[in-house]
Amino acid sequence: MIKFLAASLSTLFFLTSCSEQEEVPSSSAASKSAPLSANAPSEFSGENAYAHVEALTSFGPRPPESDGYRKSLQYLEKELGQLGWKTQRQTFKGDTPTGPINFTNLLARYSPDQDPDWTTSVPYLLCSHLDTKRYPNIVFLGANDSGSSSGLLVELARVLQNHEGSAKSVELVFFDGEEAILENIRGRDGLYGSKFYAGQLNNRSNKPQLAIVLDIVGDKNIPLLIGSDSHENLKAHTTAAATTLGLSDKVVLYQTPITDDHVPLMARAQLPVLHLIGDFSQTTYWHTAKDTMDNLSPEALENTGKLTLQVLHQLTSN
Ligand code: 1BN
Ligand code: ZN
Repeated sequence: MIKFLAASLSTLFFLTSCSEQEEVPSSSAASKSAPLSANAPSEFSGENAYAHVEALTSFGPRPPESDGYRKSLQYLEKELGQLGWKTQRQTFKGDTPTGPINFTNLLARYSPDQDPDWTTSVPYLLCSHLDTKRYPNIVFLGANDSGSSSGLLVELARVLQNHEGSAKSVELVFFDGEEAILENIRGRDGLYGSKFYAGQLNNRSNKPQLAIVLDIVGDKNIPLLIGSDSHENLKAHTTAAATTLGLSDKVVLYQTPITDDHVPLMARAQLPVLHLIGDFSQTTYWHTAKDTMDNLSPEALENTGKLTLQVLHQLTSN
């Protein structure tokens, strides 16, 4: 009992004391979010998420402007629409090292009876990228990078619509153009969709409280990394959530920052972020033609889905 109290107090201290970063606003701040029930994580189906990833990969490679990307957008719009989520395409032309490209982000809000007010924000952003890296000489399907996180968001949408109050405090975002046109994300090349989206957030009348960015989250063997530039409170929430779900051995606090779509959300929109990314360095298939469904498991997708919902539960219930 004493041990438990000490552990709880130290977690509480860790979650509330944060000297170098501003605190993540709780749900009692500015915009009140309904608490997400403690049952929600158990409702997430890895099999459902896996089926969505299979569907996305069946459309072929998804680089910006491709047929596969267009079909993937249509698939997400249909699936999310059937679950009561309204979608909006955010299109823009971006300058890339090979010339201008038309990019399309997809945004979704739970709003079954009316059109959402896209000029205001809701508290929580759940984000994935949808594009796959363009390779002229291989068929790159990106089952894990970025099918896994995109399929997972659709299953999260299904779970959340059973918790209406919570669903209304979430915006789903599927970014285009995360991948660089040249080899690596560097300078102005890469993160096209998240840079544009973050800039547009500044035109809204209010900002979200925080963003959770998921990437490469479906591999059956590799651990999930908590990106080192994630907000300290969100890191603590995530390690606590992993402990609650018995997933501590599968979730690792990483020490090095990894450049991904959370970076523009932090830099351009000053949002606290949680970056969850599979340890791609432990795979032999990352950014190769072997990024296919056979590396993924429903269980791994379920673990990440549950973890995300448990973090949302914690954030909304204190
Ligand atoms: C994620 C998916 N990323 C690229 N495709 C970002 C990344 C940046 C991953 C550096 C590894 C290293
Ligand atoms: Zn990639």
